Amino acid sequence: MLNKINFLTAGESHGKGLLGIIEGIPSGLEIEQQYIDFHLSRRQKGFGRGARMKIEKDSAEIYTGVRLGYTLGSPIGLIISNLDWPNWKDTMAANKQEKQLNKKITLPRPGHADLAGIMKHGFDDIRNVIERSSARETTMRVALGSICRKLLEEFNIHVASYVTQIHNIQDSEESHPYDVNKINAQADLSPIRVLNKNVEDEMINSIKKARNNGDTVGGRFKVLISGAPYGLGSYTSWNKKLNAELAEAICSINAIKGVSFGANHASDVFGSQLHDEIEYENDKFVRTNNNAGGIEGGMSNAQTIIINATMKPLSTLSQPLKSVDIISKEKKLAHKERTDSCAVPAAAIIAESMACIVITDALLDKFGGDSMKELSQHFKSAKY
Ligand code: EPS
Repeated sequence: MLNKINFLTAGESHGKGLLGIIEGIPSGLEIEQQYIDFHLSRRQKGFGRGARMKIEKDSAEIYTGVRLGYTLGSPIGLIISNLDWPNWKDTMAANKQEKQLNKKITLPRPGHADLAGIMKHGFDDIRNVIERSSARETTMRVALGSICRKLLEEFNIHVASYVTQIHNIQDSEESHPYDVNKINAQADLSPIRVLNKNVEDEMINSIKKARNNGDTVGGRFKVLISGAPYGLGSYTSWNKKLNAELAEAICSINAIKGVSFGANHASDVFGSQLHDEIEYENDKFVRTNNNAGGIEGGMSNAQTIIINATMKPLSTLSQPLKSVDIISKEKKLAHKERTDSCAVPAAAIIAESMACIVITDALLDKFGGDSMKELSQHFKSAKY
């Protein structure tokens, strides 16, 4: 639950485009469309994306809230056009159409929002569900999140990600000794966002194999946040705990099934082996390890925040699973659509962006300020 930032996205996957509004960003933050577009392009990459990503070249037009390169403190509105729209003008028209449309979609895909969505709204055409449940929506989250990322960079807080597993191919050197602000430069070069070149080909081959079989694969990735000061979040209330807020934000991304923090082996070891001992050196508390993943008691503890996320295989399969027609109730195979065979690298960028929004909110909540200047003064005056 965000306290200081409010944001909303709108838009259907094959509609005219996506709209986004973010409120709560202080005035005086330098931001340019080019910066947002750079992060949008990072989300479009990754081996395993389908034909749609060859059509789109995402770019966010800044519509409101920014003047002469600086935020005004007012709501910032963005628009991203769908370049696929001309191919969907009739199917996705807002007004009633005289022309008979293509057939309704009536075969729900197991694992997708299809069945629960039509039951919830009483629709007789799954297209009405697909369009908004599509991960196309996450494009705008990345655009809005990159405004927050820019704010965090002003405070030397950096957010990065890399993939640790695709299907059952795991990077055995999961914890890489990279500086967080150097990880993206490295991971962005990999078609699968891995840091360990030795597993890259094997991961790509597992996606190729799935695609050739009309199947899909999921995986795991990490998001790392460096530079967060002590005390973002709070131990005082359930809904102010930073880990809970990050988990909510990242679990809201399509196909994410699990989020955890710090060491993956926490349940397998004794407390004495897990917890990060405290020392004091050069006027600072230091820790012997970071198994906690930078969060203790729902608060950042000035160590790198480490988030682990699991993504399920996407549910549109070109070799579809069994389903039932929602109108005739006949047994049939599920609906087939153009799809991605793996979107784990893209999900990692979306998770980075959601983390940027949550950390910005927590930073504003702790330090406050209407302008960047004020926020910066408050931040500097904090004693640790
Ligand atoms: C998606 C299906 C595919 C993906 C899409 C998410 O789109 P289409 O149906 O147009 O082929 O490419 O992802 C995006 C459009 C995107 O920008 O990430 C789905 O059903 O969720």
